[in-house]
This record gives sequence, C-alpha cells and structure tokens, in this order.
Amino acid sequence: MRRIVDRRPAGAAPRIIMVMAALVGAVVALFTGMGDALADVPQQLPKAWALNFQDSASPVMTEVHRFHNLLLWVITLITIFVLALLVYVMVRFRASANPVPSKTSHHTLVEVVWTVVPILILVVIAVPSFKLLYYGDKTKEAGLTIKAIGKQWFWSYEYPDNGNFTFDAIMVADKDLKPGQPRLLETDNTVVVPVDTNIRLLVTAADVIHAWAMPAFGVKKDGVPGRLNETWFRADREGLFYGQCSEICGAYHGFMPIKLQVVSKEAFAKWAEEAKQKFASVDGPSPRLAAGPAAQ
Ligand SMILES: [Cu+2]
Repeated sequence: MRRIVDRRPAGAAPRIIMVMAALVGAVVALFTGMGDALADVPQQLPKAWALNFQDSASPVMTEVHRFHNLLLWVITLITIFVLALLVYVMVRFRASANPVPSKTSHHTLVEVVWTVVPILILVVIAVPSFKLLYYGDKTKEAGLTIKAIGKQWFWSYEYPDNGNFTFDAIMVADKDLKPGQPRLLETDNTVVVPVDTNIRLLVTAADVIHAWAMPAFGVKKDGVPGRLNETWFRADREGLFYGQCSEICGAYHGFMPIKLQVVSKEAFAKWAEEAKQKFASVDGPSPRLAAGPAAQ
C-alpha cells in the first residue's frame, strides 16, 4: 500500500486551464523563491486505519521493517504453539476424562526443553536486534550534520556545516492551515536535507526530555538537556516527511511536530545559501536582542 499522496489537483479540469495553471505556478515559483519551491511535493503521511509502518525512506527503517517481519513470524509461531498446547491440555486432560488427576510434578527432559528452547529463540532474536541497534547508532561518513534541539514546545535546528544558521519550527495552528497541509504536523519552517546523503542527526533539549521521531526514517532519538545524542538517516527519495515529538514532555507535547523535506543536492545547496541569509547564525547575536534597545 503506497502512502505517498500527491496533492496536485486531479485531471478533471480542461487541458488548457491546467496548462495555464502550471505556467502561472512556474512563474510564481520562480519569483517567490524557496517558499513555493517547497510546496507541491509528494507527502508521506500516516493514514487513518492503516496497518503496519509507514513506507521506509531510509536504510535503517528498511532494516526495522525486516526485523519486525522476523519478529512477527516468531511471535505468531509461539502463539499458535501455546494455543495448540492449551487446547490439547483442555481436551485431553479435562475432568470428565481424568477423574483421578496425575500426581506428576517433575519431568527433567521437559524442563530442560522449556528452558533451552526459549533461550535459543532469544538468541535468534538478539543477533539481528543488536546488529540493527548498532546500525542505527551512528554513521561513519556523514555528508551533513544537523542538530535538533527540543524546546517546550517546538524544535530548533542548527546547520553547522552550512554557515551554522539556526531556525525554529513551530506548529501551524488549525486556523492558519493551507489546503493540503496536514493538521498537527505542519510547521512554519521546514527542515531541509539533500537526498541520498548520510545525515548525522544530533539531538538534545533545552528544558525537559523530548524525542525527535521520524517514522519513515526509523529515527526516534531522545533529546535530553545537557546531553548530545546521535543517530543518522539517508533519505532515498525526495518528498515531505512528518514526525512528532515522541516523549511526553508537557502540556503541548502533541503540538511540536517535525516537518522535513528531502530535496535534490543542488536544491539543497541553493536552499542552504538562502537560509544562511534568512536565518540567524548560531554564532551571531540573537535577532531579538539585535533589534531591541538592549543591543545598543
Ligand atoms: Cu517534546
């Protein structure tokens, strides 16, 4: 089941109107810069009543899918086995068929089996589990580093490799949503990353514990005040992806979403250049201070 929803209008309008609309859109995009360049792209969103995880967009999530499928087999077989044993015992040893119950209390072979077999099952699970844990831990070759800082109740981002600019991403309120923007997931500023690039993600927090979670990338990392946690992802396609804070961090925990756009490497370079001008530098004075009387 594909979960990428193309929000472009369906082809019901006459062709000439569609062509004109496309032309106008292109001209508008040309003149308004990155704001519109970021619009009108495929979105990957959670769907009501959907089963299973979101489609994977990063190698770690692909491995999470694989590990989940292995566990699903293991748990299904164990459940069927236990259910079959229960049914067998209920029928075979029911009171009416066994007026005199057995007094058996030990059976060495059975006890060895029911100790050793679960250990073997756990070992079978542990090996890929630890491999996955270390795979998702950090990347040796990062093409880009991004720092996400959880705050009550929004995320701040820093791009140390691209001029060390920083910006906040605050949720867009329901009344301000534009058509096609998902409720509780849209933010005013977008985290932008290049496609097919290892992104080193550093996560921390300024006040309480938050967690930066992006289902399509298999990322869920706690942001702990005073600590710097690390993880990574590599988006395999362009588009808009959404996540949320996944640590109950206070009254507005549900209102600090993450909106991330994956773009081509060229588009990212262009965006980073513009962002360097548009956003404040981590090393520079705070724009709020600079604008106020205290800056004199
Ligand atoms: Cu939070």
